Amino acid sequence: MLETNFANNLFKNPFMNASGVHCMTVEEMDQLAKSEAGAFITKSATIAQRKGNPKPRYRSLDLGSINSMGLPNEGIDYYLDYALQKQEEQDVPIFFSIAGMSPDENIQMLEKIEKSSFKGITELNLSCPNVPGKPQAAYDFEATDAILARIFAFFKKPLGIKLPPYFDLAHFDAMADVLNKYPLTYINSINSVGNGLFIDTDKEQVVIKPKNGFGGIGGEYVKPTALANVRAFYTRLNPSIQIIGTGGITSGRDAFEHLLCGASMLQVGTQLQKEGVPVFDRLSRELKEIMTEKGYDHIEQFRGKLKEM
Ligand code: RRO
Repeated sequence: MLETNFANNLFKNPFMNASGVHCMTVEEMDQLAKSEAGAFITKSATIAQRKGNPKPRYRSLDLGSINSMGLPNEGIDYYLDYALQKQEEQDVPIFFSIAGMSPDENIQMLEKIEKSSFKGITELNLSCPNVPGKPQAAYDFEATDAILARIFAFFKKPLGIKLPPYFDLAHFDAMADVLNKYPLTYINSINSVGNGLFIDTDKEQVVIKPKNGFGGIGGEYVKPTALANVRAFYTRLNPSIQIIGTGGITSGRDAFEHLLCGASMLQVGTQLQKEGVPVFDRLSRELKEIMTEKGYDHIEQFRGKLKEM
C-alpha cells in the first residue's frame, strides 16, 4: 500500500531518517537498515573526521528541536566503506550524504564516490546552518549554479541536493531556474530553519552552547515552511526532479500532507530523535489508516494533488 517509486527503485514505504539523526555510527545505521524505514541516509560527511561544536548542542523541545551540531562526523571513508559493504546485503539503494566545507571539498568527495563502486544515491548538503563562519551555500544562487555546473561535468551517478528553507516566492523562482538546468535526481526540502533562538525563561538563558545559543529549528515549528517549500518546488521543477519532503513529520497526517504537496520520499529528523526507530512503524501504520479512511490504496492516487481554492 505504501510502495514508493524513487530514482528508478521501488521502496516498501516512503519513510527514512533525515541525515544527521541516528546515522553517525555503524551501529545506528545498522538499526535503521533493520527497521521499518523504507530507506536510510548516512550522516553528512566531510573528508576528514570532525568533532563538531561544543556540547550541549542539541535540545529536544515541546514543539520540535534546536541543534548546532557543527557537522560532527567520522569522515567520508568511514561512511563509504560502510555503504560499499552494506549495499551488497540490501535490495534498495543507500542514500549517502556529503557536506564539504568548500566547493573544492565537495568536488573531491564526489570524485571519490564516482570512482568507487557505490551504487546508491548521493545527497549533496548545501544547507548546513551550523558551521561558524560558513553561510548556507544554497542561499547563494550563483554559487549553487557554479558548483552544479562543475559537478555535472563529471558526476554520472544519481545526485540529489539538500536545500535550506526559502521564504520568498522570488527565491523559489530563482532557485528553480538554477535547478532545472541540471539532471538532478531529486531535491530534499527542507534542512532545519537556520539560526533560531530558544530560551529557558526560568534560567533566563539559551539552551545550547555553540553560537550564543543560535541553532537550526526542526519539528512541529517548521512544518508549514517545509510544506510550502515542497509545494513551491513541486510546481516549479522539471517533473524528472523528484522531491524528498522533510520537516515537521510527527504523524501519518503530516506525512500525508507532504505527499499531497508532491513529495515522493519523506524524511524524519526531530521525531526520530525523540522516539527512536519504532517511529517508522507508527508513521507507516498511521499513514495507511488515513489512506484507508479516504479510500486510497496507493500513494500515487493523491501525491501532488493538493487542491487550490
Ligand atoms: O551537523 C549539523 O550541525 C547540521 C547539519 Br550538517 C545540517 O545540515 N543541518 C542541521 O540542522 N545540523
